[in-house]
Amino acid sequence: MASMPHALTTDWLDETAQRRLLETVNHVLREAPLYTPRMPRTGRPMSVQMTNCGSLGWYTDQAEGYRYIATHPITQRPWPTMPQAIEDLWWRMTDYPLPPEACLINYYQAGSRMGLHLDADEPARTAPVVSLSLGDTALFRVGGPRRQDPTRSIRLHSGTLLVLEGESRHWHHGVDRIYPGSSPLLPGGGRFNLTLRRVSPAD
Ligand code: MD3
Ligand code: FE
Repeated sequence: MASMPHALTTDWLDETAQRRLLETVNHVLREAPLYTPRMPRTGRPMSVQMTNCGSLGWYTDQAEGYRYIATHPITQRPWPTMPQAIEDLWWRMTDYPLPPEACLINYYQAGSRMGLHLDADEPARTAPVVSLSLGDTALFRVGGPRRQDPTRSIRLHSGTLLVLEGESRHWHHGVDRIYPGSSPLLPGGGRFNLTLRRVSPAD
């Protein structure tokens, strides 16, 4: 897909492709089970469960806060290699010359949410971020560079691919809610979001 500077752009995967990616996610989960991350300082559990694949994974705990680490916090093994089918989403959606290093897998159940935040833990500040939604629809909110900027809401349906590049990479965003039962894709319901990121800068 051609690069659109400063823009948030979307594409969509058909049901066959969604099912294939879901199988890939389930394979990763068998090697790297979901865990409940905890907020810095307060230790409050997040309502979203997480795991990662790729050479680096995003993680947070009470003691050390937000960061990228190379091993699963429970198994202590390296994160599973990023499956080619996941890396291919990056090459499909971006013109960035370097491969993604981290794929964060978020799992939302009924009642899970993610507050408005910035993604600012990546030294590769100008690399795009690619997101894939699988399963129940999410009410996603995106604002601007300042927390007080006006926001707009977007429903992210199963199969939605979102790329954030240029200015949109530094906009506040969050997930207000998911709509339980809105997709038949996940047998147990809920929503996966895959977020592909470059962490290390090019130079
Ligand atoms: C907009 N995840 O993990 S993905 C996150 O649906 C996160 O699980 C949400 O925000 C989710 O950090 C949203 C889409 C996304 C990712 C990065 C962005 C939107 C973004 C960075 C800047 C602006
Ligand atoms: Fe984010």
